[in-house]
Amino acid sequence: MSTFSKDFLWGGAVAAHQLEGGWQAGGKGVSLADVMTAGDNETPREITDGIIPGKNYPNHEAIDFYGHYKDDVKLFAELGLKCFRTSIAWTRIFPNGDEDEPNEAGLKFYDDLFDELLKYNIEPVITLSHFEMPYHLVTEYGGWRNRKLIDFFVKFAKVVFKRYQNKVKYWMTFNEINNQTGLNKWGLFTNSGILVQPDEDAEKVMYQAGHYEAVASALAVQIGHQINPKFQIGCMLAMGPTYAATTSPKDAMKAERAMQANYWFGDVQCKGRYPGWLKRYFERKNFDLDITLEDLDVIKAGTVDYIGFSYYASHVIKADDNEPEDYMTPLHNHEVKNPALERSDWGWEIDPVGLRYSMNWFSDRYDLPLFIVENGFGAFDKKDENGQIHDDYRMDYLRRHIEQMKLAVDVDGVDLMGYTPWGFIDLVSAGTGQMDKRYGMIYVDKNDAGEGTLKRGKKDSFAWYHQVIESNGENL
Ligand code: BGP
Repeated sequence: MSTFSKDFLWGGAVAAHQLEGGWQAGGKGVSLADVMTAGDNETPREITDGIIPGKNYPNHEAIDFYGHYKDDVKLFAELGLKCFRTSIAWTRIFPNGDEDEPNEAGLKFYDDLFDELLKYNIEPVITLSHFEMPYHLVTEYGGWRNRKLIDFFVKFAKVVFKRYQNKVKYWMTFNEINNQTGLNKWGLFTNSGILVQPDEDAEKVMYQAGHYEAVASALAVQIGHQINPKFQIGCMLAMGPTYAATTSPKDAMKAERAMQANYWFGDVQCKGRYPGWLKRYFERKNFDLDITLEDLDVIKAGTVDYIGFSYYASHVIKADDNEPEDYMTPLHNHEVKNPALERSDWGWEIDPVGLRYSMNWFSDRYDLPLFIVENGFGAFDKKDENGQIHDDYRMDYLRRHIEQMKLAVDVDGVDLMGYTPWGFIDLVSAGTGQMDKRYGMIYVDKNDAGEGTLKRGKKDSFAWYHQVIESNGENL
């Protein structure tokens, strides 16, 4: 008997701004993602004021899924996908974000895309906001610093929930909403459209923006359920468990605090309340945040139906004796390398057991069904003399993670809805803004310099994943 139920959602995951291109097609507005530069391990991504030719490549062009979606979906069907996770580009629906009426051509694009998927019995799984928003909301309103963003987001959510109520059942509100908790510049502007100013306290700004996003998410959950009670609406958290570096209790406490600091969004979205330690922290820091009693009621009434999460790697942390007791640890401070694990070319720790650990952690803490909506191995792929890519390393990574997923379900009794490996078709990397960090089972001919035919091809992992889905995870 198979570990997974017969309706287990085997799929693949992408995000609008990392694959669609067509940045000005069908009345689309400029999104925050369109004006981001590329970067690498040394050079972080930046935003430019508007599109500067040659600088913002390749985000706004990506792999032109906008122009290729029919052929691509056909290929997804051949791969055997039961579901396809993508996001709706907010700027196709409300080009500036603050208009009264939505853009019909944008709505039509997703109607056509969802129809195409459903034609092949591929269930769409939709994220409302995946690291982007209308750029106008950043320049005119300061991004999620501003309470007005709640209304703009809710209006957008309502329009798409209504329009696609009979085509889409599975939704998520904000992608990796917690990846701004590390207070890194990248996390803050991709999630919240915020560039912290020199006179601002980044931590305070993050908590305020995060609160508005949590309220917007909870309102969207309530509205979605009113529109169609069958909707399943989840949160989406970036999961990277933090382990203690040694057996020292101080390291254990430090690791626990890092987890708390990274998953308060989970507490708010799944339990409908702020955790006690964070309320005390707000008081002690005199943040004086704009959090009303009405907001807290909204959060309580808008808890999610399931936990969507990404999992790539784990982390290790060490206590620092010079730190004050109430120091809040952004995850990456005092991080140490795990000597037990190998790393990818980008330094991401490969830790399949960490996935089982994470599934247990979420399940025990929130008692909700889980959906692994991102997992995968970013690598430089090389073609052989026949132009084929033998990506054994990718299959190996995915296989080892699926094995742990099975243990979590079989042995630990975790309720798992589905699994959608990230970037199963090559796309633009969110971290680098470039093409050559590839996750795909489907190759796309385009390189970091923007050259290429955009032709799609099958890597070895294509046939392998097909067989995994066909055997419902038995044949790995
Ligand atoms: C997650 C994002 C994705 C994605 C992925 C891989 O954080 O939700 O958008 O890109 O990570 O990251 P990267 O593209 O930097 O390798």
